[in-house]
Amino acid sequence: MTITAAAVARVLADAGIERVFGLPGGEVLVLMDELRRVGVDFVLMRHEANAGIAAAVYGKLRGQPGVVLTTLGPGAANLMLPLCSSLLDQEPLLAISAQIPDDFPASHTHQLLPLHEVYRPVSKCVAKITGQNVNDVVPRALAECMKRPFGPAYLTLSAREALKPADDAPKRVAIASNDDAPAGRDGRAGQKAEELIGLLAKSRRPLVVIGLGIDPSNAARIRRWLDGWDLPVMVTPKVKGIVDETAPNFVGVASGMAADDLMCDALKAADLLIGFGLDPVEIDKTWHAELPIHWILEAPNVGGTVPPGTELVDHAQVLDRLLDHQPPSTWRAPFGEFQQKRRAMLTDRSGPSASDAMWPGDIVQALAAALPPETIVTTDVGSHKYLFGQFWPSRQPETFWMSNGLSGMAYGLSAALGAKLARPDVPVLAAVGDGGFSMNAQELETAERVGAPFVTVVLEDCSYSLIKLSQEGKQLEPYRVDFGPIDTVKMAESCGVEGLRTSNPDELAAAARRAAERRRSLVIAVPVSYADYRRLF
Ligand SMILES: Cc1ncc(C[n+]2csc(CCOP(=O)(O)OP(=O)(O)O)c2C)c(N)n1
Repeated sequence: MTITAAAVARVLADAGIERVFGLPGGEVLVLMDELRRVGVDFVLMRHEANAGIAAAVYGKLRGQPGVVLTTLGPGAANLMLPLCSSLLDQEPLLAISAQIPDDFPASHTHQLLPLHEVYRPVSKCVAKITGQNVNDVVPRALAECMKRPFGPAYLTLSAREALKPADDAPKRVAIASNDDAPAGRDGRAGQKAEELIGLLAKSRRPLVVIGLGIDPSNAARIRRWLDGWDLPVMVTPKVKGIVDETAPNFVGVASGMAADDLMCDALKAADLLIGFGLDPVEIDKTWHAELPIHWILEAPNVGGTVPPGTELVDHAQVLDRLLDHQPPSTWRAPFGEFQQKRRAMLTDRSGPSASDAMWPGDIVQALAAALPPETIVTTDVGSHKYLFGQFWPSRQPETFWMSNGLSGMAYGLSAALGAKLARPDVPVLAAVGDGGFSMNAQELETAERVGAPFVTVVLEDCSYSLIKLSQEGKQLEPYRVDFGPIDTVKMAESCGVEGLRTSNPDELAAAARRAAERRRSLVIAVPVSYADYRRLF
């Protein structure tokens, strides 16, 4: 006889899941033990939200759903952030939590929450695992996560049900993303390519904007097309690295990062905007609805939306068709002035800065020079995200991770942990604010314990600086956006991680390089002045 918990574990193991992230309660111990028996490691974390974020990034980098396991009640309630993040940031996540058994007395309300009702609006699939349905429900939930747009599924398993016999023998499941070409897509790719060639032939200032809906496997193709035709390109933050941002045709990062006014002006100056996998979920303004965009989508955007009149096409096929042709025109750096202004913003340090603070531009430049191009960078949410989002020179696909659909703080450090477990051979850098760092710094201990060393740079200004700048912008009185210092170095050391503080770019670069080479965790505190961000936004 196979118990239901064992059947869940077997389905996950057969689907290639090697790690489940989480924080247990008594009600999930049997499932945890069954996972252990089938060789699925449990990554024990210190908050369920962090576990969910780490799992989702780990999963996306491995091309499968991340899996997070929590207890019922409070543990399950802590899943709201990662489920919402998975939904809006297209990071596949299967969350499983315990629940009060159905046959408990009706008067038993301790830790009882309407979990399915709460999570249904933010999940692609919600179900209760039972002995009868386990071999259907779990594979289906895994598959749902990987249907584009990627997202979350939520399952519950009560401790009683976990011990009941499972009906069928577990089946093998293959998790694949659902880009099986719908009928007619082949022909549409040819038409779409012809249409684009016609539009580009007439355009004097075309701009390709690549978004979250592109599959990283198309990076080489899209680079060949853009570079070969010398087409100007922008990306949204979550696909940074799909093109080489040090290439001459790279115009900048669209959607709410530093230099956004400049980027919006560039978008308006284009006479042809090609939205290649562009997903408005990343855009905090409304230009995606106001400017005429020629959409090239192969899957619906977040929320299942497709712009009116847009037919889905296969990106690889469209690109292959385009690559069969010569460019229909030539464009001589039509966004040159924007590119130059963008570069100047990073290096222009005129104006006041606190004496012990490092110019934010120097932080990015020092780290980019010190770390190899394959380095995975994660950011938290705040002014530092805008800085790194715009100016970190991403060079390779899937090397930049931020929460930009949900834009939820406490993402950066957990994402770094998940990324390092998924890609143990590449250096990982987490760039976080001191506000965000204090939300989940304790996971540094987790990272040490599970063998996932990464470098964390904490930009210290004792404020929620992005919100402080917003308060200033609204001409409000300064009010409750500053906080007192917490010693970042001591915090790191108390988690068993080396820490240092520096205001010197060379020292920052040398320390980050050394830690990456030695595969050691390191936390570097860098004082910044919130006022310096004014010149970048
Ligand atoms: C969970 C969550 N709470 C609140 C916010 C609103 N918010 C956005 S940025 C920010 C400030 C972040 O401060 P810090 O981590 O110090 O970064 P900084 O802006 O100083 O770079 C806040 C509070 C959010 N995005 N997510």
